Amino acid sequence: MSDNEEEPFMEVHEIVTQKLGHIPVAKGDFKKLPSKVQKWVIHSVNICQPRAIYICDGSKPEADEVTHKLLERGTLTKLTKYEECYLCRTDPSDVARVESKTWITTPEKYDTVPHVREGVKGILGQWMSPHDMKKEIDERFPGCMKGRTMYVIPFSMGPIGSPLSKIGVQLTDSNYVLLCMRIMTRVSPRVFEFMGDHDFVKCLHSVGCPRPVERKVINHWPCNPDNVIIAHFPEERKVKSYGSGYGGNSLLGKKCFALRIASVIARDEGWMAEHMLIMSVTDPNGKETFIAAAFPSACGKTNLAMIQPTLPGYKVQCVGDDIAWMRFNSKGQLRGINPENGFFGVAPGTNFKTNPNAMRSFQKNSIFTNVAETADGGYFWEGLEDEIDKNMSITTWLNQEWRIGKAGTAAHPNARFTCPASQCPIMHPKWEDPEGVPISALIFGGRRPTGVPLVLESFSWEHGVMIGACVKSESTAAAEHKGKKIMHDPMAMRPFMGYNFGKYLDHWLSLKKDGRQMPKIFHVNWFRVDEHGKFLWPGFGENIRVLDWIIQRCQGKDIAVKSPIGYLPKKGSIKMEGLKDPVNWDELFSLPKHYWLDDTHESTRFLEDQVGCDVPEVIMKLLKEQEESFKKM
Ligand code: GTP
Ligand code: SPV
Ligand code: MN
Repeated sequence: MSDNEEEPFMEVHEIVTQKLGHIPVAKGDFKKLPSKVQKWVIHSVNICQPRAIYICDGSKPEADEVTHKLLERGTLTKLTKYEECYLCRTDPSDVARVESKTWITTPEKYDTVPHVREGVKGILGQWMSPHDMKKEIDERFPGCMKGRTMYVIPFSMGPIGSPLSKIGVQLTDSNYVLLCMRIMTRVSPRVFEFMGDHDFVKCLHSVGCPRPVERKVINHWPCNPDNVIIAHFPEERKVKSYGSGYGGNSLLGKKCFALRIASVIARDEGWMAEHMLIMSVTDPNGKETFIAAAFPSACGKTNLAMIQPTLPGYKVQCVGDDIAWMRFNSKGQLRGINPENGFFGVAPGTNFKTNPNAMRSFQKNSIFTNVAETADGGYFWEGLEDEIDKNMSITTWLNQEWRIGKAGTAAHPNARFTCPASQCPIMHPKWEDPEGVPISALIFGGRRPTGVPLVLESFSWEHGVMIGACVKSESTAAAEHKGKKIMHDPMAMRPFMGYNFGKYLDHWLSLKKDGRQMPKIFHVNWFRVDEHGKFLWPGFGENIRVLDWIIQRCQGKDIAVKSPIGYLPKKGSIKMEGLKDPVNWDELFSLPKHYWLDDTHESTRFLEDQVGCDVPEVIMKLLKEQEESFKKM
């Protein structure tokens, strides 16, 4: 089927029973939508001018029908080696989040971005005025769905009906997006039963390729890379995304709603929406501890959330791998939920050694985007070399013939698997508990090749917030940044902040109240290297050794020593027995004085430049104290 041909819905259904103005409803009962949803759909239809609307119910038959269409068109290829698994190759110019085209619009600029020093380009969020944004939107959305179907997707972030959950409706002209939303969120008209007087988050998405298409469609993946815009209107609880079908750009429940919009709701309602995994660790005594951890994109959340511990007697269970919504309950306990329903995980590097639980999660009902394909109908990416026949012929994500050992790579570095969380063999029995799970520790981390020790504990809640504010990491393929430069990524939220970062730090500080059990805050670094560039720490399943130290600290064990940057493990207090290669403790935990003096200066400067008068005083005071203690060393 050519990309200019209209989809054959009407032949399939022949149930043009309802009319929306002159727009047929291909599926679903428009009248059953709550009236505020109807109103918004009509408004959006008038602007986007789709040829039909399709009201989704999230059911299996619906997914089967859409999958069938995408197979016919050639957007999806069946991976016959598994059960109901599909490969999607995107247009090679639509492969990651586009941070440079992601905006937040509020009437008042400083609600969105901090007071940046004159002449400095702010990196903590991009603001556009309502007036300028209107122009951008008006240039793109009118007529943008011509010749395409508009899918109406009702979804819940969090278990349907939980007091911690929120409802959204996404309108999109991409059926690939519909299939992924169905895995990543809870798509069901049942959400409307719980909507009542509450607001819903309005998510409008278009690939920006009305028919007849002007731009040549590559790989049957319509998109409009030159005109991408991802616009957020936090006050109106609204997202408008145009031009990209990929990941966080198009699955609007994820970064747009569950982080950028939700962080604003969380500020207003006194809770937290964070780029964090949630996991539990049960020690050999049977004591269970829940941990939430924030690492920047492609820095190890999925891997940590599902680790297979190498220490005997420990059990890990997964609650979520990317986003945590957390709030203190009336007893002063921090409770967290995973608002998502699936994993959209980095494929390269994932194998049965590094992450067997992820591997077991995507053997069925999964979508693989921009991975390579083996001749026997399987997936392939960098990291799977030891798990397939070395002579297997492979077709790369760019559709080229390839073999292991040949130059270049088979999968895109940001290739991803999309699979239902329920398929992960170590999901926690309470992962959908409407009350959430009790969080005892928060961890920050990043890719830090030099200077930063394997683990440290903050002195206090405030000091932990300071550590979070100074998170840095090597850039990865999750967004458009090129090369491996070390970038600031405070709280692992730089690309996902919904409001002024200084106010966000204030919000974190304000959460500490009498009667609340504040979680302990830690920082970890799996990525420190020696002078030859080799990782000093084996990582993955061995990270349980660090988690063990962390939970012992949560239990009050005296196994830490004070350093200028926080409490470090007493020498020997991390279990090292059974490690394949010996670990150089002194190198893993050294704090080179000059490195840290420079780093502390640089972080101070960063906050002064980027957050200016919005930085809470206590954060600057703690940085000053850190500098002084290094000077005394
Ligand atoms: P997003 O989904 O983008 O938010 O990423 P994430 O934080 O979930 O990252 P993920 O767990 O998918 O890890 C990304 C990459 O980091 C993979 O290529 C992993 O192989 C690598 N990685 C994860 N954990 C470790 C570790 O402990 N040590 C080392 N050396 N690499 C790791
Ligand atoms: C990330 O980049 O942190 C992701 C992938 O989790 S995306 O959904 O594309 O944002
Ligand atoms: Mn993420």
